[in-house]
Amino acid sequence: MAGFEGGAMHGRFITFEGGEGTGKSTHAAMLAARLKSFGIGVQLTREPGGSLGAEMMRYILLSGAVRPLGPNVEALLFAAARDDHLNTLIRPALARGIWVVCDRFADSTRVYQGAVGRVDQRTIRALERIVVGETKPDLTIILDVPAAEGLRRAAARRGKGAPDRYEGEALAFHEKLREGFLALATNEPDRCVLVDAMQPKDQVAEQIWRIVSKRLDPATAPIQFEEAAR
Ligand code: Z5A
Repeated sequence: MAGFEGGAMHGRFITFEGGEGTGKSTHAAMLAARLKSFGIGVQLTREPGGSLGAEMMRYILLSGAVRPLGPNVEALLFAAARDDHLNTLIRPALARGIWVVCDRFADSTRVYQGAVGRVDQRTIRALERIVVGETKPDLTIILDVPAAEGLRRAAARRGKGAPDRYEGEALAFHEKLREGFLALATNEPDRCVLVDAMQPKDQVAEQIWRIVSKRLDPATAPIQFEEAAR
């Protein structure tokens, strides 16, 4: 993806990935706030969802209504939601020079539907090629905690609310997810950085900031006062 050096303005695309309760939402929001404090225009978003159409699909997916139709159909619906999200929010923002910080993206399909759900890798790759195309993340932060700790944190945050379609899965499912994300970090070191999220929140946030500073050099980003004020 083009940066600022080529003349054409293009924002950076950062995604957060990892299992349940690893701190993705917390750290995506903390990073977005820190970038904004430097005057950088930032769009904080999430998947599934982030756009009107995709949020409708999120509701259906997380309700568990699609589960009986099998992982292929779930993968297609996640891809459909991503297509709407990319076309209506992510690509327009990047084209305006806005940095996009996204809580989950295509790696979640690779791991949840692919590695764990056993959707054929050719299907996963084809969907990614069609939907994501060239809009690949510049940087993916993978947050890692033992599956049991992630589930504990997610349950504590949820309180008395009912678990969603994935939170209700057994510990073994979440352990496989963790393995899937660890494998991703090993296989794509140029894009993915693994962060030990067992450290206290502030330390995790500092480590993420160091990674972003080193890899994407926010100091060179054009200041967008209007966007940063949002
Ligand atoms: N899914 C899929 O299958 N395929 C796809 O392509 C996509 C998604 C895109 C979306 O659920 C589900 O969709 C997801 C995968 C599937 N599976 N599930 N479940 P979601 O968006 O509702 O939930 P989530 O993405 O799994 O995130 P989460 O459970 O909300 O957790 P989180 O964002 O990683 O964590 P958090 O909310 O930031 O933190 C959890 C709690 O821990 C909270 O109280 C924090 O204050 C606390 N916390 C955070 N960091 C720390 C540290 N360092 N120490 C102690 N406590 C901490």
